[in-house]
Amino acid sequence: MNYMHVDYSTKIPNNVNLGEDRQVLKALEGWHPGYIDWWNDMGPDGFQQSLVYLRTAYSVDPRGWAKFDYVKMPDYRWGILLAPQEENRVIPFGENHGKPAWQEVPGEHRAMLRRLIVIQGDTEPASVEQQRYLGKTAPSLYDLRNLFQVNVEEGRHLWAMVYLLQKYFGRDGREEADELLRRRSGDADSPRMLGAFNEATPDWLSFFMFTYFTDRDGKMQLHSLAQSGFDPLSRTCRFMLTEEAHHMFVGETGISRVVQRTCEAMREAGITDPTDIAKVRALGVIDLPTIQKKLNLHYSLSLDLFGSEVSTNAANAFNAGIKGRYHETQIKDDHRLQNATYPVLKLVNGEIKRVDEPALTALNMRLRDDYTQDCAKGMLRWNKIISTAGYDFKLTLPNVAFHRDIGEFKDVHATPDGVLTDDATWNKRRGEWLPSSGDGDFIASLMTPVTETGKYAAWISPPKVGIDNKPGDFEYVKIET
Ligand code: BYC
Repeated sequence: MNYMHVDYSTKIPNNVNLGEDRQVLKALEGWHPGYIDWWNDMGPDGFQQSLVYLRTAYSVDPRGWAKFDYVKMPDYRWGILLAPQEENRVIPFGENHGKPAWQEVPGEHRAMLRRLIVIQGDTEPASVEQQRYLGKTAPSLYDLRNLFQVNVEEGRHLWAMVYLLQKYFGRDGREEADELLRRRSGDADSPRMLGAFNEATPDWLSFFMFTYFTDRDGKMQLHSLAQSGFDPLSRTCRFMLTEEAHHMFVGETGISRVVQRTCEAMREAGITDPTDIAKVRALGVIDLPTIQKKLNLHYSLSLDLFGSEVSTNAANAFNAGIKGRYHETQIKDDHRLQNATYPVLKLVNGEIKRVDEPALTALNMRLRDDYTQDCAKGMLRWNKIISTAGYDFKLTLPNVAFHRDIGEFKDVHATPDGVLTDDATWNKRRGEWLPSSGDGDFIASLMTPVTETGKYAAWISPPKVGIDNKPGDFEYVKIET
């Protein structure tokens, strides 16, 4: 089997020899119509007949795996793509460290593995649902195309998890696959599984924040699952990470372009104080303090996705060899962590303190720390734009105790600087730290669609380079009339 190349001759493109795996092929073909119904009901609103300049994976070779072409979204070839199998791969951590990686589900870890795959799978359609209406207000055809690229690939990531469920988990896997199409983001009766995936993504600044911060949680979780001793999961996640990189690029450059445009407009108007919100807003751009509030919101929501700082679930998954650490194989230690400790931020007598905890139960905290470090890179880039424009203003990540719903700080209030506050202060000052309805209304007022080729809404700068090196006036989406 040549794993590099994807078989497009079957209804479901794949590099896993589906043609000879009749039972799984049948299960996937049975699931396909429900998926298309879901896409039509919950995928991008409108534009389904538009030609979109999308990339489709035709190989899993990291040096060249994507092909760009105009595609109508419902005709996108969602497929099953796994990174090539590594010969003699061993379980890289936990109690089974060094034993051959599993090609089948180990019976004793079946429930845990299924749970992790279902949680991962649940986030993918959720994000598409959250972004459903954004196409109507896209600031350019370039951005519209990026939104749809992200959406179809999240759809493919759902397929990736459904393949694992259907191939390796029998009847209950098939039931879980159906449930993934039944739950809905934000639905009161049948919500998505994790908090951040039930929040609204009401505007494009939120979209960029989401793809920067929440997709980055995706990156960290996928990296941890890519270490899994269950080899099919590892291979699936390794390929998903290739696609995921573009989603975070959309977020990082999106925020850069918003910051850039705001700074340019302030300079042109001779504004010296970037916190003079009324003056800046009058220019039709998003003021930096409001960008900071959106950042506070999306970062804190995304921190919740790491679960509790101290978690026996995380310890069990590591011990079992199911979910590893970020860059596990590059870490120089015993990969078992039986006697190791890790410093965890905790509330001790009303103060936030670092306390050593057994490293095994602190794995969520460790992954979250890795995530925070990764997030900080964006701040450097955005702050460079602000300082180059001559403004004394810094975007910062809020303290991890700020605005939390999960874990150690869920029952307290803290300012973005990490000062614990009482309820009254929090209620009074909340609007200084998190977007208020007035901020939302202002941003919404800017969200008018721009569909002319090569043109951009006035609140965002054009990108530095086009997708697939296309020129500035390239028609990324041919909108049906
Ligand atoms: N919301 O021991 P605990 C992505 C539950 S994003 C609701 O603290 P654990 C993407 C937890 O389920 C990546 N419930 O935490 C991005 C448990 O409930 P049960 C998605 C939560 O289990 C953008 C209880 O609290 N992938 O790919 O160590 C666009 C105690 O759990 C939450 C994954 O997350 C929450 N935030 O860690 C598209 C990977 N947090 O079972 C896609 C798989 C915790 O006692 N997931 N709970 O009823 C995991 O590794 C872990 O399950 C979690 C939680 C990190 C989610």
